[in-house]
Amino acid sequence: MSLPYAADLRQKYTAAGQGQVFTFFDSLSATEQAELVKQAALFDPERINELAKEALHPSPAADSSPAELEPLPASATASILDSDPAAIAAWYKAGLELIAQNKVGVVLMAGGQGTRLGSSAPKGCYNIDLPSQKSLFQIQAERILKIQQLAGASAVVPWYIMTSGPTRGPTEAFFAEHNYFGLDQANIFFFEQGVLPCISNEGKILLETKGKIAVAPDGNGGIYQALVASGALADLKRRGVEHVHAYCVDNCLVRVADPVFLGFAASKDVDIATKVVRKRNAAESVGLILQKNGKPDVVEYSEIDAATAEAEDPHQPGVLKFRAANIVNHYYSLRFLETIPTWAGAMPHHVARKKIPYADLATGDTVKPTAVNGVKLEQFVFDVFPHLQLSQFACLEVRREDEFSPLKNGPGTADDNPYTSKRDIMLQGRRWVEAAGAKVTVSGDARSDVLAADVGIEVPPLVSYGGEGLEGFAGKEVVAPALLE
Ligand code: UD2
Repeated sequence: MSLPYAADLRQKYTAAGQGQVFTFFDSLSATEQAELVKQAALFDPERINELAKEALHPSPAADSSPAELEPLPASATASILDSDPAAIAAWYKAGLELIAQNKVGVVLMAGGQGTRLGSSAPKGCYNIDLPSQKSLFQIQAERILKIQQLAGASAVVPWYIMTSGPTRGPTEAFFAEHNYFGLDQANIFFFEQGVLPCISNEGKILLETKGKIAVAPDGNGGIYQALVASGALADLKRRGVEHVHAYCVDNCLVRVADPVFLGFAASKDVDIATKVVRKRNAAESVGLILQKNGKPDVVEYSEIDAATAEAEDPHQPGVLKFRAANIVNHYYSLRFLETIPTWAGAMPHHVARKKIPYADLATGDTVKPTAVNGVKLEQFVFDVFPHLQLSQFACLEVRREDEFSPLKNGPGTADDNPYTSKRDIMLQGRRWVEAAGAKVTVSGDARSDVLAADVGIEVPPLVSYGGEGLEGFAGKEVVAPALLE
C-alpha cells in the first residue's frame, strides 16, 4: 500500500470528522497499516456521516401524515389454505417444468450470526437432533437434490449461498467436509455480503482495536449489492435462470425451490412474490406484509407499534387485522434483479442499538461496554418491496405447520428452538406417512403427548420432498419415532 494513498484516505476521514479512525495509525506496523487502509477504503466517511445522522437523529417523516397501512388487497394475495387443489397442482406442474428447463436458481441468506441461538457456528450447521442427525444445510441440500430428481434427470438448480465475514469460512468448510451433501460443487456459489462500520452514540466510527474498524454485516438487505458485486447475478444470467427463490437458513421446513411457489409467481408474471403464514399472535417476532400508501411493504417486528400489531380485522372480531407474517421466503424474477444497480444504493438502513466492543482512543485497549454505546446499521431484504406496484407483487399464504418453523432461540426456550424444529419435521413426516395409508403406532417409551417429536417420523428429503411418493407405505405399520429409509 503506497503511503500517499493512505495519506489521502486519512485526509478524507479527517475532513469528514472521522479522523479518529487513524488515531493509532503511525504506531501500527506496515502490515497493520495496510489492513486498516484496506478496510477504511471500503467506506465513504461522508456517506457514513449521513447514515449515522439519520440513525441517531432521524429526520421527521417528510409528510408528517401517518402512513396509510392496510392489509394487501385480495388481488395481490392467494392462499394454499383455500385454493382449488387443481390450481395448486397446476402451479406445482408449471414450477417443476421451470426447474426441468434449468430456469430456476436458489439464493440462501446465511449471513446472520445466530446470536439468540447461542451457537457460534453458522446456523445452517446446527443439528436439531433428528434421528438422522442432519444439519439444516444438509436438509436443504437434499431438498434441492430431490426436486432436481422430480423435475427430470438433467435438471440443475444452482444454489447461491450468501455468507457474512464471520460465517463465510465455517460455512464453506462445512460444505467441503460433507462433500457438498451430494450436490455438484460446480452448482454451488458462495458469496459474501458487505459490512458497515459500527457507530458510537456521538456518530463516530468505532475502532475495535488500534488497527481495525468495528464493523458488522450490512443486514440481509445487503444481498442485492452482494449479488451484483460477487458476480452471482451474472452467473444466474449466464445459466439462463429466470426465476429465483431466496430464503432464510433457519426455517427447517423451508421448501427450497418450491415448485408450487415458482409456478404461482410465474403464472402471475410478478417481479416479487412472498410466502406468508398466519401470524401466531400480536407479539410474534415477524415482519408484517401489508400495503403502505398503496405499495407492497413490510413492517418489521422491531419497528411496529402496538396499535398496529394488535388491530383487529373489522370483519372478523378476534382475528388480527395484520396477520400476514413474513417468513423470509421470497421469489424474484431475474428481470427485476437485473435492475438492482438502479436502486440498491438507496436502500434504507435500520438501526440496532447495541453494546459494541471498541478501542479506547486514549489507550488503544478494547473496552467491552456494559451499556448500549452505539448502533449497528442494517438493510432489510424486504425494503425493496415498495419499489413495485401492487400489480408486480404477489403474496402466497401457506400452512405454518407445513412450511414455517424457525430456529431462533436456544434449547429450553418457549418456542422457535431446536426442539420445536425437530418436532415440526417429525410431525410433518408422520402426517405424510399416515396420508399415504400407513398405520403409525408409538413405541412404548414415547411420551404420551401427541404433539411431541417422539411420536413423529422423519421422512428424509430424498425419500419425499413434500409428501409425494409414499404410496409404498399404504397398509404398512410404522412405529414412531422412526427415520424412514
Ligand atoms: C427475519 C425477518 C422477519 C421475520 C423473521 C421470521 C428480515 C429483515 N426480518 O427476522 O420479518 O420474517 O425473520 O423468521 O428479514 N441474514 C443475513 N445477513 C444479515 C442478517 C441476516 O444473511 O446480515 C439472514 C439470516 O442468516 C437469516 C435471515 O437473514 O437467514 C433472517 O435473519 P434473522 O434470523 O436475523 O432475522 P429475524 O429473525 O430478526
